Amino acid sequence: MATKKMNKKTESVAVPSVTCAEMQQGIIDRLHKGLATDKNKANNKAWWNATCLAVNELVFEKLTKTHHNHAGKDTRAVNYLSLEFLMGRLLSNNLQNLQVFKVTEEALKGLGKDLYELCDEEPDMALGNGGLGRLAACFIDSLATLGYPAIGYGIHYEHGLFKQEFQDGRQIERPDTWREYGNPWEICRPESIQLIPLYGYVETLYDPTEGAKKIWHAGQKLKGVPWDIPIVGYGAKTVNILRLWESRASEAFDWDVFNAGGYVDSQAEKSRAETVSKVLYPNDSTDAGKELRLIQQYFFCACSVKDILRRFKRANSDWNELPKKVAIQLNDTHPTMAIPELMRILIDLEGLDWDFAWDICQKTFAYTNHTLLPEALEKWSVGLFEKVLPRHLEIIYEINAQFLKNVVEKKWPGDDQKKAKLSIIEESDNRMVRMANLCVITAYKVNGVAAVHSELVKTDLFPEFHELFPTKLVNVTNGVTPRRWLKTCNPGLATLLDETIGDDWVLNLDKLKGILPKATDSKFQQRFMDIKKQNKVEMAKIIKETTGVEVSVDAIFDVQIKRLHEYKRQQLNLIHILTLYKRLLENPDYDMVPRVFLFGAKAAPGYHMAKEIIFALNKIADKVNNDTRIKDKLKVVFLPNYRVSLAEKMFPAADISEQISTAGLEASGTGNMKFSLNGALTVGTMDGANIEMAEEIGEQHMFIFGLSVDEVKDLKTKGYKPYDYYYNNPELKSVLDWLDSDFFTPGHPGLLSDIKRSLLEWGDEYLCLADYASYLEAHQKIDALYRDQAAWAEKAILNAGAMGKFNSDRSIEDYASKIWKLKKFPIA
Ligand code: AZC
Repeated sequence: MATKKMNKKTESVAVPSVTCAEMQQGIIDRLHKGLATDKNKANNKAWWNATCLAVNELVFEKLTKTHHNHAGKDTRAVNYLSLEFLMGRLLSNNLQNLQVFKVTEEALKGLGKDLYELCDEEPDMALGNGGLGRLAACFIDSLATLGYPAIGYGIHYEHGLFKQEFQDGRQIERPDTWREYGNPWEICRPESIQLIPLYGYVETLYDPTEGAKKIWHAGQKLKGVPWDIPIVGYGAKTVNILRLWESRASEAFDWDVFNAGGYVDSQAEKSRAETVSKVLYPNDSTDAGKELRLIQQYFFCACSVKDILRRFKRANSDWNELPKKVAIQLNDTHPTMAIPELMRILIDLEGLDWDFAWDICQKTFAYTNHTLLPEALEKWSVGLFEKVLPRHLEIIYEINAQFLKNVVEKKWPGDDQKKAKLSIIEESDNRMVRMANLCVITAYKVNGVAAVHSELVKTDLFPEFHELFPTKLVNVTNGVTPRRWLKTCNPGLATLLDETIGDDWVLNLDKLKGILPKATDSKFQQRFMDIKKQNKVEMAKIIKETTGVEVSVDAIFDVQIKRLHEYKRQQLNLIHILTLYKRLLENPDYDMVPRVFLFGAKAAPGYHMAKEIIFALNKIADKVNNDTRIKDKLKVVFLPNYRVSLAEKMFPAADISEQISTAGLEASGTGNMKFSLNGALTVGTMDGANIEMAEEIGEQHMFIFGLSVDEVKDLKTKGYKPYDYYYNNPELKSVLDWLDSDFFTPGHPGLLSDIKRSLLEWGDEYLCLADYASYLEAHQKIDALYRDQAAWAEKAILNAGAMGKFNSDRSIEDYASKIWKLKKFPIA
């Protein structure tokens, strides 16, 4: 397809624009020549595929240019290692970033096709669990948009995050087969395959001059096959790649065994090897604790490190240059194995001495912590390590010994307690390798993801490390890409912004401030609210189609979408719903603005309480939605299979954003930002990025409630007694007792009792009962404000207009200046 150089409208951005006729021709060509079909035979899937392939022609040209640009200048690049990239769909996003959305829409219309319908054909790339994976996806969008040389490294999972269905209200997990019909966005790169050793033993050879030399005799080898997904920056000046590794057996099957008649055995190794990239572990925050998971992590780190060194060696022969050309960001502890792997390669294979190799590592790695939850801090048993990665265990022991001797002993001579606390090895009956300690000891910078979280990392999580390395721990507040989370997902609001403040807010989100003076302008308010209404109409259709429930768009759409976890407190939302329901049953004229409570959340398959909360919400929904006595004042909908593409429809339709974690436990949150950006008001605790949002928006324009981080700590120290709240608040008591009855599960009393038990007998770890009264008050204020639509609109506009800071471009600029020292290299 021919491309033109410049877009007339925004001359600062070189846009590969195409005419409508060229785009039509491109799509028809791909139908014919790429898919061997034609426009009369093709179904929507084929049309979608052909459109992607036509778009790829624009993308590949820029990809090649970017590659030459970076390789030619031997630029410093950041390598973002993440076990998760929650990408969602790419067609609409790529069209927006290439700035050819409108022309493609027009082209398809001319061919009798609707672009939005075709976009809906695309399966989500669900290669992540939640916040951490979606953040990685936003970051690579920003890196490309800003013109930074960067590669994302991850795993090419055969199955992404499980598909969630409900059976009688209970979550059922089904495999996600996102590549069933192929993936038009990915390019296989067999020329960059890596071989990865595993198991076996270590031999020590003594050389009189060079000393001991270690040779790892691997027991098995895996083949890592790279798949590249082009990442198009907005304006298409830079197209970076996301490189995902697929595991295969090092030989397709064993010929000798095959020839000897062992057909089945020869296939066994193949399928064992393929298991490594078969599934994404569906655990959010908790450790899977399996041999396969360790192998998965090592496989992906080893492939990535080897690939990084291969690229480095193309233009460099001096190892001193490595930290100058290469920054490796570890997205949580999942990619920690990259550290001992780089040490191993430098020492065992490249012949560097220990000190030189260690110096390089300490200048190359940086680590991001995403959670304080103790259960999420990864540990592996020494025994498992010894079996799977014997040489790496030796290296870790040596790093640890030197650290304890040279750093800890010097600072705190003779203090064995300090040593025990900071050691990479946890001494217990089952000795464990603590991955976070290895990361903090090695990395030149460690960051938390919101101001309060980063402080807690210093004071509560790693206080001794902070004392040892006072400049190492820093903050980079998270952000989200406004391309996907506003421009693409909310075209109505995007158009209003274009008309009001100009269309470059997409690249400079601080420009949103330009709408603040309009917050009291009744015409602007009207347009803003009309757009929200329209988005709610679209959402109501989806709700009807997926669940059969009818909801009124005049009701407040009150939305909680995120992974299901007790610390995120969907159960607090649940008891609020029960409170309202009870009030309505007791008084059918109870005066409240109708509410639609919307939920979307997947629970880790082994997380009992999380699954109970889903079940309870579904059972409550059944009852509430069919209860004619309450005159449609209350609806509860739990949408199945929450995912990025569904989120894109829910954020723009929300009036209320529920960000109600126990203070101190949500590292940052990023959904909170997406809601506000799309004009929802937040009901939230002073936790994570909510705190910084309140600074930007003004606390008076949010519904802040609950205990603060310090009050939570105080209460826990004093001894928290949930029964006190239960006995002192009759309404709370009656709502919790309701859960023991069979009201929501006719004929089966007690099915929802675990929720009550967790809040009373089991200690209410997340302090729901302590925050209940204040949560109810916040919701009263919401109800009151919504009655005054102008006042509501004003606040919604003030929220959206204050979101400039929470933009992943700003986060990436912070990383680039504080941590990576990275320079931009956009295509000239
Ligand atoms: C999440 C945090 O829970 C969330 O608060 C944060 O916004 C997000 O990372 C991005 O930083 N963490 C995870 O998804 N997973 C783990 C293991 O922390």
